[in-house]
Amino acid sequence: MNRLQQCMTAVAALSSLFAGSAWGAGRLDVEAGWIRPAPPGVSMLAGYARLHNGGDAPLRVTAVESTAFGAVSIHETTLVDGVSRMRELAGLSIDAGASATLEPGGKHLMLMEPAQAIEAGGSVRIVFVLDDGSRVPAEFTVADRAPATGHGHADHDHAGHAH
Ligand SMILES: [Cu+2]
Repeated sequence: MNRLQQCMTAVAALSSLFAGSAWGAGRLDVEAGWIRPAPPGVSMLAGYARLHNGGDAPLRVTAVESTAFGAVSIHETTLVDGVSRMRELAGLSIDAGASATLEPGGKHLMLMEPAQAIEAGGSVRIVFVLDDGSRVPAEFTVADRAPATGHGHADHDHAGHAH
């Protein structure tokens, strides 16, 4: 291959890179989502999950919504001088192929004003809104502890209907 051919090959590779879906896309998978059960009257709950970007570009979660709660936000718990503090995050960026874990003592979903009691064995649908406007629904199971990971994905599409 001479120099001109090398150059043409590089140009072809570059243009196919740009010709496709612009810059590629992130793809959010929400895995092992769970919420601790709460008796009626509890107004603030936390949700946990593993968020994985299976796409080929970074993604950013800009909002989280659920009809089961009056308000949902992304929080981070940090230890400041031995005192646990929570602060609200404006969003959550995840690189291509990377994951963000929402877990007790770290980042979590703050779920305010549940519309009804959140009972063990049930599930709650939570929707992640990305900066490109796409919406990714996920079922969070209500349980005392994180679901065992490793077995297949929960039914994302049909298990909803949380009222
Ligand atoms: Cu919080």
